[in-house]
Formats: sequence, structure tokens, C-alpha cells
Amino acid sequence: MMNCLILLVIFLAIIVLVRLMKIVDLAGELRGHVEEEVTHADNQFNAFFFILFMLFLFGITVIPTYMYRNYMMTPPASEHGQSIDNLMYFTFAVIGIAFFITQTLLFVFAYKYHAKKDTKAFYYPHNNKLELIWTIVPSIVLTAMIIYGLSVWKNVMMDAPAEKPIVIELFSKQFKWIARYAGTDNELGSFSYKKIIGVNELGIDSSDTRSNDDIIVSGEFHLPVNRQVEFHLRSQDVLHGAFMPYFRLQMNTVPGMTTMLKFKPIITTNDMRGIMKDDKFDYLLLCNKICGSSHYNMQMNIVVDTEADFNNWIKEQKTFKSEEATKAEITKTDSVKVTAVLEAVKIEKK
Ligand SMILES: [Cu+2]
Repeated sequence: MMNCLILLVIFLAIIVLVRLMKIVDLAGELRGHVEEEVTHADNQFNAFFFILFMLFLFGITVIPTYMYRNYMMTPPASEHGQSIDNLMYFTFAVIGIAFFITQTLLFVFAYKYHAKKDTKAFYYPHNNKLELIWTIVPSIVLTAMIIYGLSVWKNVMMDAPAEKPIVIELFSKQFKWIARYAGTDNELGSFSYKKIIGVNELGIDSSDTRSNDDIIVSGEFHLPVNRQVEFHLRSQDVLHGAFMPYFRLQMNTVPGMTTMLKFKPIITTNDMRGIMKDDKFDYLLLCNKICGSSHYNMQMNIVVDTEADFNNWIKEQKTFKSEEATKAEITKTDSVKVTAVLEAVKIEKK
């Protein structure tokens, strides 16, 4: 109802404005003013609005940036996070400076050199020196930005870590994440999409002994602080994006191939709760590819523990082998029960 009223008011306001413009036009005609003719007053009016528009543009750039400065980025919780943030700030600074210089020139010139009586436009078609300057300066700045970006990327993605990482597989499917730890041997057992049936959600090859000590968890997974982690990312169905904004990590998961990410968490969940002044804060693994109807809810909590807490947690988790055994046991007892019931029915019938 309220919305209808607002729409009606806007509609009426537009009609009133159109009528007003018509009246202004008519009044002009009465004064003997020809519409096609651009007057000195028109030029001054437009020039003034160029400056007003420039101020408006700077206002909507600067004011929200300042107002929401605390929501821009959380403190980086990974070893490489600060280097990504620095790259981001550097890029913002370069773009910001270029933005203010070019926009000021654009609007101030339009104001300063607006058409005046008795002045004629100066014919100035070409200047080699100027062309060279505005080609070479941006080229150098852009090259520097790209080299800087590439060196950060190489450092984050390619450089081999100093210590042996903990290997964890992150498996994505519509609409859920599953984590698999490589276990004590730190090697993931092999898998095949053909083996993805019912309880074997990851398609793990149970004949591969390396999979015996693998640990599969969903809902949330833990990481030890200050330890190098290597993620192996897989997808069952469509493209998903493994996005861990607090760690400044992002990588697509692609059906049919394994993608990789490595990093080192440096702040525990508990410490981060203190920093963020939020008792309920949790690190998140999100999906940032629109992958289907429940994409918005495709997430998993990440808990960064102290080394001791992590070791206690991982000890409580069931390995793939023991899980298999329990599942087999359940199926076995179920089939025993079923046979018993069938037998009983048979006897009753007799
Ligand atoms: Cu997804």
C-alpha cells in the first residue's frame, strides 16, 4: 500500500515537472525567445552544472568510502594476506589519483572554457609531445602494477613452502562442502567419480591403502595455527568457487580436475573473535560461483585451533577405514535381521 502511494507521488511529480517545463517554454516564446538559439545564460548555466556534477561525483566517491572504511577488509588471517592487501591498497591509490586528476581536468576545463561572447575556439588538432606523454606515462604505470601483481601472485601460488604442508582435500557439490584430511601418512587415497555411490560421497578407492587413515568431515573443519596447509580442490557436478575471504584465498573447483591452494593461517578463531569483538565470529569457506538454487547457503565453518587443540580434535575423528567397517557392520546386522524376519514369516505361514 505504502509502495503504491510512493509510486503515485513519483508519477504525479513527473507530470507536474513536464507541465512546468511546458509553461517555461511558453513564457520564453512570449518573450520572443527562439528555442534553437543558445544564449549566454544557457552556456553559463551548463558550465556551472559541470562543476556541480564534479562535486557530486567526488562526494559519492569519497563519502561512502570514508563512512564504510571499517567494513572494507578484515585483518588478514593468513601469512600471505598482508601482501594481497598491500597490492589492493596500491592499486586503489594509483586508480584514485588518476581518477581525481582526470575528472578535475575534464570538468574544470569544461567550466573555464565554456562559450563566451567575442571569444573564438582555438583550432588545435595535434601535438606529438602530448600524445607521447599520455601514452608512455600510463604504459609505465600499468607495467609496474602488472609486474608487482605477478610477483605477489607467484609468491602466494607457486613458491614452494619451507615446511611440509598438511594435505586436505576440499570436495564441492550442489550444495555442500566436504573436507578430507590425508591422515597420518599425509597422502590422500585415490578416487574415481565412478565410485561415487550412496555412502561413498567422495568416490574413494577403498582398495588403496593410503585412503585407510583419511578423515572425512563436513559441516566444519579444523586447522592448526601457524602450520602450512595445502588444499586439493575437487567438484562433483558444476563449477564452484572455494572462497575464504579472511585468509585472502579464492580458487575455482572444476569437475574432472584437481586445483590447488596453499596457505598458512596465523590467527586462531579465538584470537580473531577478540580482534573482531564478536563472540560468534567464525572463519568461513564459501562458494562464490552461482552454482544453483541453494548456492547462497553453500558454506562450511573453518576453526583455526592451537596445535594442541587441533591434535585433540583430529584424534576424535573417525578414519575412512573405521567408518567403512561400521557401515559394513550396520549393513551386515541389518541383513541378518531381515533374514530373521523373513524366516519368522515363513514359519508362521507354515
Ligand atoms: Cu557452489
